[in-house]
Amino acid sequence: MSTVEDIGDYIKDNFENKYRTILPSKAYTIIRIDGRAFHSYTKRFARPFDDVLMAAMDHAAEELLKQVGGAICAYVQSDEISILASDFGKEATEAWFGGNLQKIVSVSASIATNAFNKKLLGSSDVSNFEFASFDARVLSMTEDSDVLYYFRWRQADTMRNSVRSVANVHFSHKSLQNKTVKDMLGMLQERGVPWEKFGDKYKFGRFFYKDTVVEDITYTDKRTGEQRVELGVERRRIAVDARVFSDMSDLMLPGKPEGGNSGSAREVAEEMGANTDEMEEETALFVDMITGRRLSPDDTEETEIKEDRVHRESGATRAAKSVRVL
Ligand SMILES: Nc1nc2c(ncn2[C@@H]2O[C@H](COP(=O)(O)OP(=O)(O)OP(=O)(O)O)[C@@H](O)[C@H]2O)c(=O)[nH]1
Ligand SMILES: [Mg+2]
Repeated sequence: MSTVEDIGDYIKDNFENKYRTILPSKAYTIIRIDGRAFHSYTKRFARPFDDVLMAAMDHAAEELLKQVGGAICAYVQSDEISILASDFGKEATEAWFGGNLQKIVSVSASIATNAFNKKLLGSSDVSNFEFASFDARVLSMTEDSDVLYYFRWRQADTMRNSVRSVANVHFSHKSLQNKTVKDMLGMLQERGVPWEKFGDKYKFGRFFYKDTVVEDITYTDKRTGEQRVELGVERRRIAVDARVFSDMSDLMLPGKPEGGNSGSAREVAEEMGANTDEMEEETALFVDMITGRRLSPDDTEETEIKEDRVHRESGATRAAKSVRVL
């Protein structure tokens, strides 16, 4: 090792690149960001749900959706954000940071941390402010069905946690011991605080996605001072709504990547002897309880999202509850 370059090569080869992992290409990447020790961090926030905290989480999700290469959508619940990205389809043709795992987790956690703290700092009493931090992990998948399983899993968790959080506010720890989610729903109903009455974002989580709208823009011509209208201007925006992940179209997947045909989560789970129907039943049970009926892909009755209504139509024709300019 005669030169500094030699030492650099030695360090890189033996240490720095030793844990350099590159994710598979032509695949979906899901990045899940999670608040660090939020059990204690959230002690000063409103229970069961804090709108200021949720707004800061939402801001972090929007920022991730804008900055993560190939990002398609983001799902937010409790202290976690799941970002779905791909290196194929219309959002990207190459992987973010070339699929370098360490870059992806560290940069996405810091994007979320910055955005969350900035938003919270702007909306809370500074003397009472505490910085939050986030971890990040990455999953790589090639099957659309696995992506759907992932989001259904997180949504079932959202609903379970949501019921438990409300129950924890209204009942003692002791009286909730050995109670199932179904028991808690009954207890809340009897207590006069039916969980079903909470807004969708508290029950189902928030779903952010990229959207293109065509609209007419009115502006003032600086030279003449005249009002002008430009017709049919395309604009990219981030839309948000609450929806139940019932089929693929709810996730706006760009289509299966070429060559992606490894065993799906269902096949793997079945091989391991798991009852995969139970997984689907659980989500369906929640949906039944909430909506009073089962969702089906051709249930196109609702075309607009309104407050306190679950998004029910499938396909790309959905309207956004609120929209922000990219
Ligand atoms: N008060 C309040 N707490 C919330 C809200 N949303 C999430 N939380 C809390 O955030 C915590 C998230 O828990 P976890 O992510 O499982 O655990 P953690 O303490 O963050 O631990 P690690 O993620 O392992 O670092 C739970 O204790 C929730 O009660 C909210 O709107 N209000
Ligand atoms: Mg956490």
